[in-house]
Amino acid sequence: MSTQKLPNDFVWGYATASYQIEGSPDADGRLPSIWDTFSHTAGTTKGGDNGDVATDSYKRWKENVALLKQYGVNAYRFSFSWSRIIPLGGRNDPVNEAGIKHYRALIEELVSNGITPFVTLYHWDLPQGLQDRYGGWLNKEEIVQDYVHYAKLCFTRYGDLVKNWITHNEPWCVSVLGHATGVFAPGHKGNKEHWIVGHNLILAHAYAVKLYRDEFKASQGGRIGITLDLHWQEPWDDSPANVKAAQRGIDFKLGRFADPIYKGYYPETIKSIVGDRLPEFTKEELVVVKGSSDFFGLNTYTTQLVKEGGDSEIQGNVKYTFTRPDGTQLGTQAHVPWLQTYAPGFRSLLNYLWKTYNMPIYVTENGFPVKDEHILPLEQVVHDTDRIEYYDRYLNALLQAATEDGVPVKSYFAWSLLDNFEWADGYEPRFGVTHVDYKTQKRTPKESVEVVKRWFTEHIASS
Ligand code: PNW
Repeated sequence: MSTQKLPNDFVWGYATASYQIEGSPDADGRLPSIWDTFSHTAGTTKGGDNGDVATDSYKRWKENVALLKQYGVNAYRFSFSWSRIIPLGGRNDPVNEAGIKHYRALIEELVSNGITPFVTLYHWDLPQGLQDRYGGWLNKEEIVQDYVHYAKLCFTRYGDLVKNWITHNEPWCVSVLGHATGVFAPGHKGNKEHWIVGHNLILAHAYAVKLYRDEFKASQGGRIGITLDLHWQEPWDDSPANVKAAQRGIDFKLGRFADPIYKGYYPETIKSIVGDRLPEFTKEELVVVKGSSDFFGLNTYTTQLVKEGGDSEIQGNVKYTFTRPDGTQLGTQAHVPWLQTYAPGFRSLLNYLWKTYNMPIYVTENGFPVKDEHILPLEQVVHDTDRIEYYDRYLNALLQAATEDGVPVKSYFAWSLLDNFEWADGYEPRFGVTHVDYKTQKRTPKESVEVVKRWFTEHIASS
């Protein structure tokens, strides 16, 4: 075990997202987002669950900050609900001062408790008004302008206190789950729209960053970037076909965003398969897109083993499994089918990103939903052995990447502060280090809270 430590300015804490925790959909002038509409449509979420109440955090935000304080963090990542701030969403629509005030109070409470706010501007809850008006992320001319206008308002109103901005959370999910498989809002299906949406998300991100750099950065002194998601993809065996397939899988999930943003072009593997369904950037756009992130924001949960084949173009025609050639499983199974604990993959991923993109890395999400936590009695839930194992292994992998491999990892946000609304899976999977009783809204810390706190106390150098 490495005895080296993370630098004393290492950022750590917990992450959440507006629609997953806030509830109070109609409070103080908020109008619906596409997730309100989607989750209220029959057949879209497990058990018909929706975010109407969630963890009631629009009202209980002070209690959340008190928990963060108790948990010893130095940072908290959360997102704004766009339709609280501009209820209809657009650049000519009214601004809602009550919504602005809510986040101002939260930010001030965090700062006065010594907790650095990391704000995500867009964590999937597009104002329904923009979806209805012009098709949301499908309409390049409109959405880029409206998003930049919204971002500007946020920089103006909060930038004196917020120094860490994330433009988008996981654009892959918005593109593919929202517009290709249709399991997330707005629920569209097909093989074309998601390339357009992904392209427009990149442009909206890039123009918001340009605005921040041109008009705010000098006076406010913050940083701004995007958070992308990837399960590390390891070839199933060392056959050349599977090794090639793993890279193609990475390109289709991560490279489709990271390569334009950090290098200035789409991966060749994508161009050759997708052809003219892949939009092109104009010369002027490319100047804005290339280099448009101050850091590499990373959400990652697991590793997948990759085999050549299959006919899923969205995945780059590769197949995924957790079963090794010798028949064993990669790691401990989580409640959701897509997640097994495999920390060496996390270390490999951090190294890959550093080598490929040469940017400081902010881990903005990482976490584990324990199997059957939703039906276990509370005294068993708080004893969250599998989550403890997960954090212990992933944090040590991060430490090894940072100290032994020299990867500049700057932050670690565990997902999540609270059990919450897990999108199409409803309230069944529980990712929180805090148990939430959804009948009473009572919060109970699980044992992982202390394990994570102790780990950071022991592994961050003192100043
Ligand atoms: C992320 N998948 O989403 C999101 O940023 C969070 O809002 C979410 O709660 C968290 O991870 C846990 O799921 C994902 O299907 C959604 O592979 C789906 C997948 C991965 C991440």
